[in-house]
Amino acid sequence: MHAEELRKARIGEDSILRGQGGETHQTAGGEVPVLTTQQGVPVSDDQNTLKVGPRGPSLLEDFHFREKIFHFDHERIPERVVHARGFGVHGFFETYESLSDITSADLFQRKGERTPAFVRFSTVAGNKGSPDLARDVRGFAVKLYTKEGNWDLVGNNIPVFFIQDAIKFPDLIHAAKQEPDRGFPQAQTAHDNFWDFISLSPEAMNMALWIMSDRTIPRSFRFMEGFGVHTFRFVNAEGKATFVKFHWKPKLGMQSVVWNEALKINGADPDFHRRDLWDAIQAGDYPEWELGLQLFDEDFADKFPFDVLDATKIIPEEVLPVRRIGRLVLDRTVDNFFAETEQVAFCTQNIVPGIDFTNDPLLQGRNFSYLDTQLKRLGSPNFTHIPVNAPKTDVCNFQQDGHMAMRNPKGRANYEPNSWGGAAGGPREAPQRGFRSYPAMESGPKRRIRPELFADHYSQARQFYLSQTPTEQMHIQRAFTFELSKVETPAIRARMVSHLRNVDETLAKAVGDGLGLKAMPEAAEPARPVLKDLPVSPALSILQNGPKDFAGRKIGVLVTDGTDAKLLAAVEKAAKAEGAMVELVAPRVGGVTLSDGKEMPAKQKINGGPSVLYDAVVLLPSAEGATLLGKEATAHDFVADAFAHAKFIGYCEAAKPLFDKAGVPGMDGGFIALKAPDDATAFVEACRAVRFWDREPMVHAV
Ligand code: HDE
Repeated sequence: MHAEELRKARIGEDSILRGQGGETHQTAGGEVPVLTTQQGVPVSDDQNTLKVGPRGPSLLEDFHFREKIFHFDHERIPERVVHARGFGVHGFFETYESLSDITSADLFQRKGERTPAFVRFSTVAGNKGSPDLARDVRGFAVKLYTKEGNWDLVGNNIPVFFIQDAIKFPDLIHAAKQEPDRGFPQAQTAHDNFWDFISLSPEAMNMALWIMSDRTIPRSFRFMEGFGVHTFRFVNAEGKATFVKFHWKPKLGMQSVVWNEALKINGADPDFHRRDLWDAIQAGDYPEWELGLQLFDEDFADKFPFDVLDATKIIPEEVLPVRRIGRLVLDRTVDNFFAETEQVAFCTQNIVPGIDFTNDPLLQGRNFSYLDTQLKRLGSPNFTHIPVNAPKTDVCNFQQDGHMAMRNPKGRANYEPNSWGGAAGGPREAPQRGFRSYPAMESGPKRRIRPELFADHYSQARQFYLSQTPTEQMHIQRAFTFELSKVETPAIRARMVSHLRNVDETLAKAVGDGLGLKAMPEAAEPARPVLKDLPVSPALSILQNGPKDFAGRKIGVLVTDGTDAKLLAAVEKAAKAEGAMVELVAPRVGGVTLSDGKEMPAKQKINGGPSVLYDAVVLLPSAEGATLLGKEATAHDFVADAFAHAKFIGYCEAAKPLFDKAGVPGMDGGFIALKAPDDATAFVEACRAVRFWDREPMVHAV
């Protein structure tokens, strides 16, 4: 670096991003805050430690150096034991109607009421630095800062769970994460320990089907559903209780990637999901979900063929419709990832008056775990003082002191009852307004036992599988085959197939064949008879609940020098009209010169912008450009992958030689020729189907 440039960078003269606050000093570049120690002492030199002479020993006296390194040494806090990798954003929840007849929860009393929200999406098994496209459940944790305190709805993107009782959670997570002797595999369930545990835990079968479906490889957080999973209670002002299950429905519809694409995205952009959310919010394209409720009473619960306290079961929407009562809008990224995303502390026991728990043994166990884990992670019972965790309503109590206490009571009274009276006596109970538990009648012998209906492990797994489209069923077969092919112990593979025989024989056979089993194992013995004729539930299929349009999706356009400017403009215009984004991929990131002489910068160089990053692609090279790309392996991959991943491919005449080079066997209905600018609209309209699935069976022979 040039010496003068270096000097300016040190004093902040050339800075384009200026810090805020503190003391400032004048430079030719304007006012710049003065660098200080944690004690506010101005620092003169941040490049050199204090030494005796130029080559001499460093001095212990250098308080600035020691403080800086000391602080750095302590930057890390323990990562979450599960859901370590996450991405949090701010937003709000807005009601469509008043729910005062069913709950006294303040946030649901008034139509149009807005409640600030913080949402953290996550993967479960991987460490903090693991890739976003791991095949995994996604966390969907929502903190609602209501006027009567914080309500945390700590959900997932799958409505059921692996286990029925919290006591099994450490075993489940140990089995899923890296094996303890070797420290791998990272962020994947495709290994012996996981499938050993699952195949020995029949209660996990419904969830096993869900995780082998495309739900675990979402296109991004914006295109997935969320679920509270457990049955909760709403309680109204008269004390009447209603059971409730919570659903988040994405306004953009559901969408997933295909597995081979996920594997490649993890290499090309391990931050694919967080970047997607960041980009969308920065662009003002705020993602939205609707909050849906399934409401029911004791009578319904008694008649339902499964136990509503069993978190491995759903209530199909076709049996009990989802009532949409408000929307969640995510409209602000965090200012600081650590302060907000990392330090946010969700606790399932954070509920507000008008909402209550049920006896779901998983939920009851979670209520202990979340508070406990925050103390470990954040190091102090005062984690509620951290801004992202602090309620946006008054907090008044006599809890005091502890590490890093930021909110300290004033005055003499730090206990109650006291006789100081009025404001001097401090806060007091509110018998009417305060939180009161629903007075459910409970009795029975104390035993370690589960309810009888919990023992039906296959019926809903079967219902889930049969509710999928043939394309989705094929994905499930292939996912099981992939995962179990990574399992080294043949007996574990066979044990899993023995469970699948109780789900669906075609599925079991496909997986057995895929694994190369010589003979099918006996079906596992079900603890309760499998209900084979549960009606299918189309709501469980992603493809039957896809988008209405191509809004929020991204088109990758391959351009070169000489690209037809009119065609490119037409693609950009058609995409914009649909609410989709366009990114240019070029031989060089500096960009290209279009046919009309206009210079266009590119977003990606071809080897950094593979087609797996896009929902659809357009190939717009000039004839010379196509010749150049014909010699470039990454351009072949761009086309070959778009084809293999069943994407819609728009192309100009000059692009055709690239199909041969990429080994494309032939064109199908997913190819749309862009001969004239008007064709761009037809292309974007075709993209509304998201994928040309008919192609998929042709690209897989094994
Ligand atoms: Fe969690 N879970 N969990 N979980 N969970 C945690 O809490 C736990 C379960 C979920 O973005 C931990 O703060 C137990 C179901 C999400 O910060 C921990 C059981 C569902 C997040 C914990 C479950 C979830 C967590 C780790 C079985 C969906 C991330 C760090 C009884 C309804 C929250 C932390 C965030 C995080 C325990 C099962 C969702 C250890 C004991 C079921 C979205 O407390």
